[in-house]
Amino acid sequence: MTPAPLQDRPAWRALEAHVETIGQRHLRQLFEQDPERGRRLRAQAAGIYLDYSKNRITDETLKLLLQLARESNVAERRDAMFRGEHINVSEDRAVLHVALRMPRESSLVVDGVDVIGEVHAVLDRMADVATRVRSGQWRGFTGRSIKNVVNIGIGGSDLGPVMAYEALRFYSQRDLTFRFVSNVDSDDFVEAVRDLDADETLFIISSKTFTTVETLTNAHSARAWLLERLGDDAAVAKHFVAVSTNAEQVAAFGIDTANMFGFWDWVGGRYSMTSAIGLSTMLAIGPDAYAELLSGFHEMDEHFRLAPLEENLPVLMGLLGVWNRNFLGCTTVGVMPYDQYLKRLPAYLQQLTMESNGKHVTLEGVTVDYQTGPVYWGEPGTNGQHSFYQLIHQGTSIIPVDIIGFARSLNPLGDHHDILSANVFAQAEALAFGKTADEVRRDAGPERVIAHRVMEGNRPTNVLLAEVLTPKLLGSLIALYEHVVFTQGAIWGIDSFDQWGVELGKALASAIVPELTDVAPVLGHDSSTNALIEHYRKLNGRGS
Ligand code: G6Q
Repeated sequence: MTPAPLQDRPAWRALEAHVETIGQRHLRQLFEQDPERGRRLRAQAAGIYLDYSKNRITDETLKLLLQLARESNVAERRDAMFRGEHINVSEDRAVLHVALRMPRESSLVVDGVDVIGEVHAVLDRMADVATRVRSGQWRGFTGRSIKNVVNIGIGGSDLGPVMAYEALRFYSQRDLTFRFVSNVDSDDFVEAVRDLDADETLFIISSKTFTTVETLTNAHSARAWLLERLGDDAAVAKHFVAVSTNAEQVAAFGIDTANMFGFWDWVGGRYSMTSAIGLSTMLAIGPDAYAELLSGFHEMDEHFRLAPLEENLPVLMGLLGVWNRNFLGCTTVGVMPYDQYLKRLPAYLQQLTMESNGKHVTLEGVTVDYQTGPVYWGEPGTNGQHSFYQLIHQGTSIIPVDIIGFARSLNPLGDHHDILSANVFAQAEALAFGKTADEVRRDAGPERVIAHRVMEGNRPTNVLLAEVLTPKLLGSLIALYEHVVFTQGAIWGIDSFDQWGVELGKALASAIVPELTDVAPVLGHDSSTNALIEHYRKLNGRGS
């Protein structure tokens, strides 16, 4: 049954009334009243401990949010996803990235086909290539083994691979060099290959559609770069592989489809890091560690599918996000991994969250009358603390923060890790409890700066704590955020799996390209765009 419009749901209405009474209560009070709060408002799954006690909620808030999830059919929609229904309505597609990490012996029928066999057939072919490259068996055109892997892709065909490579660098084969080229800006490609030997370099052209201008432009430059150095078209087969759903375009580019790894239209770009788009990841960490990564995803998928809503990490985090966004009016969310290997996680999550839930109409195409996805951003801790945390602590906006920490370092060195981890706990504590004027006064310092030094606190955080960053843990962490996005999209009643805003950009730029090179086409844009194009042409000596 279709749920009532969001703002008419009883739980939504109750939350609107509830926020009037609870919304302004300070976390200091909430912790004072309930000494066990920090031990109660927590949940664990797949090796991830979530402390959500430092959110501005009470048990009543939680009860109402869970009721909202029920009234919004979150579980029904989740089950429909796992059954392979076409829940991506605007593109009329199933949404089944969860199938990519199901064990070999499982079964999932999508549009009449059991896809698990196909998924594992591709994984096996990937493993074969990965093993041959990693062992030096895969020879380039001149007989040398591969030392460099360059992934060319953009958006979902780049952010997952680059994030995973950086995150799992500790586990990577160190005599292989990995580079990632995404921007059509030639600086990106030129800098990525400038110190590489062509005869030791393997390019992975990653593009679901194989029509993306940025990727194809870079791929053509890569081919020209290779041929300039190796001088024979036959070299392409030894130095290029493709990851795509579009065999025809891959063949037209000149890549042997025997070296193509496919995936399916039910894998969205930003949900594709466990499809063949993960080939660079598998090359870096090897098939066994890659299987662990997949098992981590699967463990969280199963938790999301099976755990009761009140213990379900993605559901809880998703609901808290809705509370912060729709009832406390927060417009952005900070994600701060206290782990240098996760430095690209915020960029990855930006796409996952904002491309999925930055939507203004419901599944039925009706303009929403409530806020949807917030802005996500972040940096690794503790670097952020020495720059923008100021605004989080004392600015006029409330910015909820996800703080991600680990109990153990992969590179133990003196007391580095305890110092790092102390910051995890200290920041969450300071954001929640702040510092009152009396507390400031107790420290030495002139009275006139007391007000400047007061910290209001009452800033919400989620603290995610795990033992150590492993491939498996990374999988669980990413799946957690995927399903947080899902939960929120289900409540907002939007299509989290299309991206029409991205498609628009692709089309608009293509129309302007010829106008930049042609000296005198009639420019039919607005006066600002026309003037900018004219000035660009003038600066390039192409006339006005
Ligand atoms: C992701 C988006 C988008 C996409 C890129 C690259 O969900 O659809 O970021 O991944 O535009 O597309 P191709 O893989 O088709 O080149």
